[in-house]
Parts: sequence; C-alpha cells; structure tokens
Amino acid sequence: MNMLTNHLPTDELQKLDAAHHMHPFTSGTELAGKGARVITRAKGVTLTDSDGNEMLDAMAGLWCVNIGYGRDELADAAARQMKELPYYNTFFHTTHVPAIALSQKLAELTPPHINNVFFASSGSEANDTNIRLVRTYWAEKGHPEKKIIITRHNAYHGSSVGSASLGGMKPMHAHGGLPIPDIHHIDEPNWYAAGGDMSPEDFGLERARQLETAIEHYGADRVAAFIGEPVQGAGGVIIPPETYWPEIERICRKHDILLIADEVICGFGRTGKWFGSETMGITPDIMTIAKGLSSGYAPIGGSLLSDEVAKVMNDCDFAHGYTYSGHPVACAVALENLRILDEEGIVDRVGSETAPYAKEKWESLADHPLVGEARIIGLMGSIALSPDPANRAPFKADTGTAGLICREHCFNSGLVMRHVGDRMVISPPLVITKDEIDTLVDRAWQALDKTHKDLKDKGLMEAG
Ligand code: PXG
Repeated sequence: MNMLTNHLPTDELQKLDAAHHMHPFTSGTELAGKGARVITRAKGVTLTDSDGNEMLDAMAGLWCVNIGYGRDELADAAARQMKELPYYNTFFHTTHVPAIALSQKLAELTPPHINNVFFASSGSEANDTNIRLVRTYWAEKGHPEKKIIITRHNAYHGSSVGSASLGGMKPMHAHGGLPIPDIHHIDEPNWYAAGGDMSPEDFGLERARQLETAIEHYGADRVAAFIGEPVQGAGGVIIPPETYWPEIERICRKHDILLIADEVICGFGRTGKWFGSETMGITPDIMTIAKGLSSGYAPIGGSLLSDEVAKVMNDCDFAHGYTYSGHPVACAVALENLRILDEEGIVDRVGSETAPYAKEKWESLADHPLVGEARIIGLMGSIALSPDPANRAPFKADTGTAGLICREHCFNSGLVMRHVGDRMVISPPLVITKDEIDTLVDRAWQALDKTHKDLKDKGLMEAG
C-alpha cells in the first residue's frame, strides 16, 4: 500500500485522489476535471512529478523547506527518535529530552529576552495559543477587560477558527462565520496597491497610525495585543515601508499592548536573519513559529514568549495544550534542522551572499513590460503584474486572472511560483545556489513573456 505512489500510472493516482481526498482551498469538482499534479520525489530545490518532470520549487513547498529537500540527517533523527521514544506527552509534570533540547536551542537562537516556548503542531495552533494566552496574561495581571486583538486586512495567521479570525482574508471569514469576537482589523501597509501619491515612508507611518486610532477608539484598557507578520507572506509578499514597524512598536509600548510577530514564514532565515523581527528592527513580546522550524519535515510550531510574558503565564495554571505539544519526533527533527541551519551557516549565507545576489536578479524582472514592481527581502519576493506598470494599475479583468495564467506558464516552464491575486511570489529553499537563482529568474521571464502574449491575445491587457 505505501508503494502506491510509485507504482500506479499518473491518471489512476489522479482518479483515486479525486475520489477520496479533499484538498485545502480547492474546488474538488474542478480538480477532478483536470487531475492533481502528483509529486513523488524531491532533492535540494528540485521536485519530480509522477511523469518524471522536474521543477524548480521556488516556493520551498509552502514557504517551509528552508534547508531544501532530501537531507538524510533529518530522516535519521526521526527514525532514531521513533525507535527510542515515538511519543510521550508534556502534560502532567512530564517532559522528555527532545522537547528540553529544542526549547534550549530556541532560547539560544532567539533575541536575549525570549527564553520560553509553548509548543504546538502548526502555525494555526500556535496562533490559537496566542489568542488565549494574551487574554489570560492580562486577566492574570488584573485586567480581564483587555481582550481585543488588533490585526490587519489581508494578513494570514492560519486556518483554524481563532487563527483565521486573526487573519484578514475575507473569503476565509465567509466560511464558518468568522471572525470571533474582539478581533479588529486595520489596513495593511501595501504601498504599491494603496499608496497613491504618498511617499512609501509617509504611507508606512499613516498605516501604522491606524493602530493608534483603533486603540484610542476602544481605549487601551480594552486592547490586549497587536499581531502582524514582519513581511506578509500569503498576502502577496508585502514588504512594508521602513517607517512602518518602528512606529507600530512605539505605539504598542506607549499604550502597553503586547506585540506579537508572526514569524511562521519570516522565521529561520527567510529574511536573511534568524527572525523577520530582527530584519525589521523590532523586539516583540511573542513570536509565532512553525514551517522553517523543522523545514517542513515534521509538523511542529510554537509560541515564543518574552521573559515578562513567560513569568506571568508560569505563575498561572494555563488551561491549554495539545496532545502533540512538544511531540518528541517533531522536536528531534526540528533540532536537527536548526543544527544544520546553524552549523552550515545557511542563515548567514542567505544574509551575506544569496539574498544580495537574488535581489539583483529578481529586481531585473521590473524591466519586463508586464511587471509593475519586483521586490525581494532575504529570500521572499514578489512581482506585481500590471497592464500599465508606470501607473501601478490593476487589471480590469477579475483579480487573479492574470496571476493564474502566469502560474500555469511557470509550471510549464519548470518553475513552481505561487500567485496571490495578480502578484507572483517566491520563497525558495535557503540553500538555493546562484546558478539556480539564474535558472529561476530565466524561467520566470519566459513565463512572463508567455503570459503577456496570452493576455494580449485574449484582450485582457486593459487597466481597471
Ligand atoms: N502564520 C503565517 C504567517 C502563515 O503564513 C500560518 C500562520 C499557519 O500555519 P499552519 O502551519 O497552520 O498552516 C501560516 C501558514 C499560501 C499558504 O498559500 C500559506 C500558509 C499556509 C497555507 C498556504 O501562501 N501559511
């Protein structure tokens, strides 16, 4: 049974998949019509599908395979741990070596004031922890009315009821009656789309000050926390103006509200430093982690807490936890992943060599006649497709029409890029080489050429 994937022809696998497997964020009916792409193997930055086609994975899976595919050390760490202690929980005054070792390693890698972790199995679970945790924190300090969490439109913080409420994705809110009470959304710092004639710096300040307006509206005595991704990922790799985060931090400190940095994508080297908050120059009270923590080899996430937050939470019996909080196999895999990222200097190399090279190459895509902006920070980048790049104009066609066409051309050019509306985004494994970056950008250019031609042929180059 477990050899199934390598022994059935692609169309049979696709039929079985359509018959029994429901995919996230996907219309099953539509997928059944064309058949899912079946990925069978991967090595480094390269995926192989069931027909033997190879593709450069410029998304590192889903923004997570930071050390690249095929590292035997992680498989060996998992096998060793499974044989020794495949599972035990961390409830009821119990612990085990992998959870101890990983917590200690995280304390070493994070900023000096962050020394505690509450484990989960995903970013969604960790953000659910954060909702309950910040409200409990303030209640323990004698302010039970400090409950509101301020977040942003077009943010992504997960798919569970709590984390999707923190997120700002309207289609997600529509499914299931979200958000939950006491979540307030402000606008995102997307200068390209909404900056108009303002300078990026002024726009960054204006967007950050929406936080202050919201706090003043509710009263600081009712606001528990602000949460944001240092750089929005799933929202389209929106790199905020430089003025934005320092102003957000100033406002949080002034009004005594907790600052949560969602580092699920930005953490573990993605922005060229260990954490996106370091790149943005901020000192959060809580950081959400997942994805790159294990490079996606095992499901694990967590909430990292400042000493001040940890002290208050340690003094109370926080009624919260998951069966797999600190799962030993996931912890062992994450620990080995962090050892490799650290000892092989992968994060440092992104900051000093790979990211500067990628920046030069990626930004050259701005010369393409279909591209309104091409930006990258560390190894997360995006391009905005536009029928009128000089004016940053959107398409008249439904948002996402051009992006979807471009994504299909990328696949056919041997490149996995994701589209977010009409933005194309990348987040390749951090081990990508300069030659592979050249290949990535060449293939992106080819896909843009084909997209441009298609859009012209279909009369879709009109600005809206
Ligand atoms: N926070 C951030 C910033 C994320 O990007 C989560 C939390 C939730 O993590 P889990 O492990 O529960 O998925 C994420 C996840 C996409 C895409 O299409 C992005 C994510 C997940 C799925 C799809 O870009 N990010």
